[in-house]
Amino acid sequence: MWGELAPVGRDRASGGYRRHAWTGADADCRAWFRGQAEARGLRYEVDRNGNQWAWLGDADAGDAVVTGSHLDSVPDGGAFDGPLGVVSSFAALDELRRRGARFTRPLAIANFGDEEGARFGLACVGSRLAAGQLSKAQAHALVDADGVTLPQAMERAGHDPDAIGPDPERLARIGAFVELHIEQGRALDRTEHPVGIASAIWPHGRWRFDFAGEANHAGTTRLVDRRDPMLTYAATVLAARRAAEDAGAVATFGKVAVEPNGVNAIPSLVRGWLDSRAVDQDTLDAVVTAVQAAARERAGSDGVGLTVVRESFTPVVDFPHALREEIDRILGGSVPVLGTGAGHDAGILSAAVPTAMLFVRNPTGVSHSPAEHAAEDDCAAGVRALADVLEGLACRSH
Ligand code: HGY
Ligand code: MN
Ligand code: MN
Repeated sequence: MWGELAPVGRDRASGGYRRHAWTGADADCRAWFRGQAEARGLRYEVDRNGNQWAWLGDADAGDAVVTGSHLDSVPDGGAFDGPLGVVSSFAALDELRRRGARFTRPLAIANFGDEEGARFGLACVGSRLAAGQLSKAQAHALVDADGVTLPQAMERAGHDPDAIGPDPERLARIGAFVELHIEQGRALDRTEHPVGIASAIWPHGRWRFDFAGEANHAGTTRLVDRRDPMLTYAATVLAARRAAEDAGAVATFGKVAVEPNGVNAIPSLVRGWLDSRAVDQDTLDAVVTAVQAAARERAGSDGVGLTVVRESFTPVVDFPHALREEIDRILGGSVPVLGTGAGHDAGILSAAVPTAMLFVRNPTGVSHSPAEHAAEDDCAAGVRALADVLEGLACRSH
């Protein structure tokens, strides 16, 4: 399975992935998912929001145990973030069939669409729509860097954009959702455990800062006559780092767009996207407030206009203790429990469904990079752990 997915959407030069929502690479990933489902005799379906499901047993019976993750990537992302959870789900099912497991609850493997929000800027679109955390109107308003709207992209990919919306009936049929994911950090690397359990996801969000200046000639405009938005942007990036350091949080300007983006022209507009995350809401609020204050102050002295738009936000997620403890028991107890700053569909769905996450050790902690890697033995341990959890949850004798 891993080898089949490896070339899909892979950039030859960087080795990173560009599996962005509703693109050809995404379609190839979706075709792969369907093939794996049908090869196992699972009932394949795509829901109203474009999420893919592979069912074993009667979905309508309810109280299903669902596993899976996402197949889309960030720009130039690694091979494991998302796909490891989906491949491990199919491999865990194969393992359970080898064990002769008898399912007493329906089981499903899911691929949630557009988890990374790489193309339209909003994380977890597929799961947010299903959970009613993103309205059809809000989703239809999403536009990519080329001006293609989400509905247009969905339509071109063969999915009806008018069908999207909350899917409470589907979520009501889920008794537990367990997502396996490569660890995006190095906590497990310091233990002898290849697998950990998630405790919480930090609150996190994305804010777009628009710095509006005055285009002019780089060579002939006196410094005192400039309204240069690049200066304001640069000062804001440094202020974000200071605010994060002061608060023990994280803040990143990883994406910037400059207009007209000419070497010899003072920009008319600089757009910078802030990604900030913190252990709790108050800390996150303090960081973002400090960054905005610094931006506003510097914009004033630079004669630059400033608007800030929050484009994506996910409140803190505390995974339910009952399910977490049941999983810990199934895995023999003393499994490391980790908090994370990374968002996931399991975090979005936890508002509507009991959810849990398993993390597979990442020896370098690197993610959202072509260098992302997990050792094969650890991935195999992840499959065995997921199989144990699914067996414990979906095959227990009532
Ligand atoms: O950005 C995140 O936390 C996740 O990878 N979507
Ligand atoms: Mn990711
Ligand atoms: Mn992910």
